Amino acid sequence: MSDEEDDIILSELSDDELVLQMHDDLYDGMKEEIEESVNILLDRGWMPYDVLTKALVEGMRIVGIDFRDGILFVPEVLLAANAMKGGMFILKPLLAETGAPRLGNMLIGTVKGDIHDIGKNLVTMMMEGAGFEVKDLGINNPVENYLDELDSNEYDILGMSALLTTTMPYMKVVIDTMVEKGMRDDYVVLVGGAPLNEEFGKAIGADAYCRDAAVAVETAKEYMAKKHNQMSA
Ligand code: B1M
Repeated sequence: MSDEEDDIILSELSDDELVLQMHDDLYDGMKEEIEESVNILLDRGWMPYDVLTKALVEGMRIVGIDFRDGILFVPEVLLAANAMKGGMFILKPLLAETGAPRLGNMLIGTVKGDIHDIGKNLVTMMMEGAGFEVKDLGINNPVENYLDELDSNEYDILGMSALLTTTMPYMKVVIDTMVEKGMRDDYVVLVGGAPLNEEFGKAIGADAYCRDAAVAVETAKEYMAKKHNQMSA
């Protein structure tokens, strides 16, 4: 850390300066500073969702660009991810604190071969905040993990995440296996992750592709409303 950085007193920065500083701190993997800044913004009356999207997600987007361009490497990005998780940990209970009635049950996991979990964790947080009960299977899930859990508990929605072009086709393996076992139509299948798009979602037989966590919540709500309408018809 440079002397200049040592001198920065986060609480003395304006909101805009602090958000920019958070992008830098995330980039540098400075977890404690990120946690302190998240708390400062919350104390200043920021909505948890704004802290999440404007400071943390935007910071990680910048990290992603330099990772792609070979400026940052895996160890640095791991530190950035760790700092991001520190911030998300503070926001999680606040995003989940809506007191909303239970809207439905979701199972979510990152697919086999893929260890990216920040986006999935964000979807989980936002879904819980919106009133869904979510079971998170974590990362690197073979098809059996999804099916065993779907068999052993009641779920309305299956969510899958993939961040790599090499792992996204595995979502089709899961959906095809569900079709083979005659259980595909029992669930709404939502997929997401940076390399996916709507066309891909359709091609693999998912119900919907969700661009981000907010879209995942809205889409899940729409499907649950349809389901309740069908049941009461
Ligand atoms: Co990885 N990585 N990474 N990485 N990594 C990407 C994905 C990459 C695009 C970077 C790049 O080159 N620009 C690139 C993939 C290229 C490709 O496939 N075409 C890449 C690569 C190549 C790799 C490795 C192969 C690098 C290597 O080892 N040489 C390796 C693979 C490991 C593996 O999985 N087997 C690897 C490793 C890692 C780290 C471990 C260092 C770390 C992950 C840490 C962690 O997750 N705990 C990491 C990170 C952090 C990234 C980037 C920089 C950031 C991902 C992230 O967290 N974004 C990423 C670059 C990028 O995506 N721009 C990159 C923030 C997050 C909030 O967004 O995950 O998109 P995202 O989630 C969004 C939406 O996509 C959506 O909602 C979320 C919230 O709004 N969403 C869903 C996601 N899942 C959903 C599920 C749903 C609904 C919506 O279900 C219903």
